[in-house]
Amino acid sequence: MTFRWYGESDPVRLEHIRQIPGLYGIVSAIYDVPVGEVWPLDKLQALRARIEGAGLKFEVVESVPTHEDIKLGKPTRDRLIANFQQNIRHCAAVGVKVICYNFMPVFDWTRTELARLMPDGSTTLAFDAQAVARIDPAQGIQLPGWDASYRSDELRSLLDAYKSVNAEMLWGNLEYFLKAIIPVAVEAGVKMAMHPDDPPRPIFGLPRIVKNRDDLARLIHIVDSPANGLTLCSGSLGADPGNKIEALVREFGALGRIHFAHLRNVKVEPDGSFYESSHRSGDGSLDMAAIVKAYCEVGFDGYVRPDHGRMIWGEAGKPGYGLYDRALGAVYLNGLWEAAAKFAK
Ligand SMILES: [Mn+2]
Repeated sequence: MTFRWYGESDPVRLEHIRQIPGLYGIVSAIYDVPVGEVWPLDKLQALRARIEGAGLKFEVVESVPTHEDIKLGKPTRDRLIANFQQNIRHCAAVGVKVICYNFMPVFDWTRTELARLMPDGSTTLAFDAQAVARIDPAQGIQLPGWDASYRSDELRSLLDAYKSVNAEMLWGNLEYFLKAIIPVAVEAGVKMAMHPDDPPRPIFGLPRIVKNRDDLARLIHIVDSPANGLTLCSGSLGADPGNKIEALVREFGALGRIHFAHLRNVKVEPDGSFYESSHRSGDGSLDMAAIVKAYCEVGFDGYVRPDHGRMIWGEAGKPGYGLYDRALGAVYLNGLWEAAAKFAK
């Protein structure tokens, strides 16, 4: 069981994370190096020392960001891929075993609300499919959580650049990238774990290619190596009711290609809208007990984290990444795990 931590600027303290029962390690990254550049080894060493000093392990990085030029297949990609390769080596040098990354154009996760008020007084991340459908990218895209990430002219030129990249071209650019990085990961002893698209559908005319079972199968066969694996995110994939998470766990878990399990629940509406519920099966659309049982039965021994949480008990902080509800999630998931393992046939 692991827990994401955003470094010293994170209002959640490592010392408090450590008090969660059954917590093994921290998932983190270097946040003050521009996307596409090399993470200095001394920064990674300092991060590891800080985490180990709090009594926790640092074996999972989330994420090493993939520069847009790599996804766009621009001529500058070779230098950026060389930097990505160097980041894999540097992570390996400080004991990292798994690197989570993604290949989503422009917007990583997308939500329309960061603090939807729930009937119990908690707040949570939500995606309103109707509101997204009403957004005209030509008129500008204002999304909570992304407002400050791009200048408007920057965003416009990026969206323009993607107009000539369809899904098959994005696959081609992914193939080029994987063929360059997976051999480096193999040599370094690191497993790459692609995070699926969130939500798992094209948005604003941008292609998305890691959305469902067939995409995951295609991805892992581009380079047929155990180092070319998955972060199976139940909440991201689960936002499409066509994705049967248990079946994905069984298929890709049996192949040994799931290296990182993101476990969270999501309440999905018929129109494609959703909100992030508590982890409990009864509160969302996913059967978390069945999913954990599937992991148990395929002998999964990789890293897990309670992906996001609501904001509860008056906690202020980064939406989705408070201490309290994620801690409840970790404990709930560990309970499901203990029961699944103990009563396995
Ligand atoms: Mn996730």
